Amino acid sequence: MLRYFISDLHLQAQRPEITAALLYFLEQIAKGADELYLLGDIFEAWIGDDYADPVMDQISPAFKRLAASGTQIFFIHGNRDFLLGESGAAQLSAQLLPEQTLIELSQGPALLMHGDELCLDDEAYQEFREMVRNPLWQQRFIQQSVAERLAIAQQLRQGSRAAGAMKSEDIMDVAQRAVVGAFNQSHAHFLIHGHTHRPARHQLAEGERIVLGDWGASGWYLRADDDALLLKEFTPS
Ligand code: LP5
Ligand code: MN
Repeated sequence: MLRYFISDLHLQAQRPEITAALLYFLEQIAKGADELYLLGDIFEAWIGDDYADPVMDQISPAFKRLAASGTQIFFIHGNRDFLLGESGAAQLSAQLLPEQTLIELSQGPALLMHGDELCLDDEAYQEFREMVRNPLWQQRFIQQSVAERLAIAQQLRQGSRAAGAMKSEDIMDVAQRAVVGAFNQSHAHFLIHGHTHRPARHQLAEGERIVLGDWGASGWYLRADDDALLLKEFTPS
């Protein structure tokens, strides 16, 4: 069984090099895999499936080809693309998975998530998260025009950047108690997530926490086959 895991691409029209890195990854690296997991923040800001995001049109055919060649594709929401619904997922030929999903690797059970839920010390963010993950709030947001939604998303980004500049590095990282809690509740041997943009493999008493990296002109993936797990940065050639 060959699986790949990626997250935090933050695809956007203004950063064509990220789209290029994704197309390279899908065609040259992930091709032939049994499963591909998209662990959130694939898009910089997803404002609803009814908005035709130009980046989606560029990547959709490559996902379709990958799926047609036999790779199963899965999507877990991030804090930037939690509004991606069934039709958005269909454009990625992907199946939506619950926020926290347990899968069985050859090396043992692995808990998958985006990772923002682990940042418990970032209380302002957790409050914000509760607000925007509320279905009622989302319904009201979706009812606004595309222009209004794009403007709000931009305001939220500015607000988030300003808030981030005031926060310590520690606060924006995962809280150890959340990590330990996730291992204990799931009985997983691996925790695989993104969000923090701090790619690393952490060996803990509870298990191994593998953090995916964010993309730019180069990208990051975790590759899992029956023999080993490999966290790797690549640059399209
Ligand atoms: O995203 P990232 O990694 O930079 O920062 C996150 C947290 N911030 C967010 C907010 C997003 O960046 C905003 C973009 C959303 C696009 C989605 C579009 C659809 C929205 C639809 C809503 C239904 O997730 C950041 C964390 C950081 O990770 C590390 O974990 O710290 O959290 C914050 O910055 C939250 C702030 O602390 C509090 C909220 C500030 C919001 C200000 C709003 C002002 C304007 C309101 C206009 C309506
Ligand atoms: Mn994120």
